[in-house]
Amino acid sequence: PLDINNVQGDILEGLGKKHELYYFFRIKAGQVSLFREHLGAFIPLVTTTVEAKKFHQTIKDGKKAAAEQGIPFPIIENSGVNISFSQKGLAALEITDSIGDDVFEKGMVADADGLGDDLSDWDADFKKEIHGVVIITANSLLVLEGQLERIKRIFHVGQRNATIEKVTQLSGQTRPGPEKGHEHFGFNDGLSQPAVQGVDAGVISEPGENPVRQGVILVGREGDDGVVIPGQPIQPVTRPSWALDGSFLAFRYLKQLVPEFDAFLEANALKVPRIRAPGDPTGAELLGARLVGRWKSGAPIDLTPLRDDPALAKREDFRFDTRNQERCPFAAHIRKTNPRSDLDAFGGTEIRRIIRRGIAFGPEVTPEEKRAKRSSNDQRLERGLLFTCYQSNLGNGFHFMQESWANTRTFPPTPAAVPAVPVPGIDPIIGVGNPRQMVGASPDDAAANQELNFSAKWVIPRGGEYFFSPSISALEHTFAA
Ligand code: N7H
Repeated sequence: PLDINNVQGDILEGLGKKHELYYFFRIKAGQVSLFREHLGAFIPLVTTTVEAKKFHQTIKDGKKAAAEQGIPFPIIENSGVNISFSQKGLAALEITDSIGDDVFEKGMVADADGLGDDLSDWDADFKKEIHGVVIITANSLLVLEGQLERIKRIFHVGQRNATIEKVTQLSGQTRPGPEKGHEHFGFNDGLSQPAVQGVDAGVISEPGENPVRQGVILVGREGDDGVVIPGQPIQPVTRPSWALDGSFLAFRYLKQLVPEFDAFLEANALKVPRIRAPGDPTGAELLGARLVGRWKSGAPIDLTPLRDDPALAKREDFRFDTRNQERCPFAAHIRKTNPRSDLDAFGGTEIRRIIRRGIAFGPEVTPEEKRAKRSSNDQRLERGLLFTCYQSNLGNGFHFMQESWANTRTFPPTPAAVPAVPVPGIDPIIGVGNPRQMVGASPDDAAANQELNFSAKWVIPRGGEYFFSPSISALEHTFAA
């Protein structure tokens, strides 16, 4: 049976965080055996799933007790640490047996075409060889920096016998005040996650989504059967024994052009006669909700199509009407990336589900940018999402979702029985394609099938890499040994 003491904490639970640092490193040539020794000293710092769960429970209990006593809840200091390796990192460590994931083995630079990335937008550091990433989280920057210094000392960074060197680092932080938990376009993020059988006890209300088998997220567990391509026999995988209970991490450094996105919504504000009452959303707000599939609060438009309702923010118990996009466009970001009932007739969605652990980076939009309706060219004002997701198979999860769903105009399949529903178009948030358009932006029938053209991209991939997050025992016996 699965022992979640053996699984790194970011995968199944998430490291509690206000601040998060991604430290991308390279193992120094000729220092492999000393690196393994240093890694051995680092392993006790790695946060397990059990530790991450305990931390979240402490906060929950503390908040409840504070509320009962009417006292403010103190900031609890805590730091989370995880480590993952790229294919190049495995090679540097002379771990040569194939892990059985083509997408991981070729790396993200080689996959850029498939994802639709323009490599000229990529930061030069992500075109360099990256062997691994250390993820550090904390509630205070001071604690995070202290933890980083401690880790650098373990690997003797900057000293003569250093075993790693930094390639680059990226820092994220939750947005301030009421925007906490929201990404830079303003939408509540990180809401819909698959529950994992035997790990997440939560009751999923009908007609919600079934928990996924452990092997959808963890390598080597039930459900980690191989690459599933529609219409083809499953391509089975063989995993080395040390890969058990690890997970593949897809990291994406995604820049967001916030004033441009807002200006697009204003310029294309929906004219819907039904939303003229006081307190109703503006046409721009309605359009934004229809591009995403949720209102800014998180409330799914499938449950509340014409106005936001924060009381419904966390709801996941909805099923799209497979014949219809009046309540939610087929191409809406959440329908593209988790079509729910749209795939009931095509084998369901289980094998495609991913666990997301992103964090916003960069400062808030400045008044000057707001006025100009343009993002500043000043690098220091760059903002976006450090997107991270976990799955047991990149060809089923992230890679497939981006290439075959978000970027594919004909997805999700619309039933032939529905007259005059043309192909859905591409995902308006993360999709890449030509033409850059979707249909069904307006909830009004007459206009529902009109195409909406997006003049430019609002999410610009600036880099990324595929990593493998090994189990604690694999770290001890295969990576550090
Ligand atoms: Fe997305 N956004 O703010 O518009 N995403 N996403 N995403 N995303 C989701 O349920 C967003 C990205 C998924 O089960 C919500 O958490 C932005 C990539 C999946 O219902 C919002 C960016 C990929 C889901 C956003 C971005 C995905 C999801 C709704 C980039 C994978 C769950 C809140 C800057 C290829 C779907 C929530 C479900 C939800 C936004 C990136 C995938 C608001 C801005 C690259 C699987």
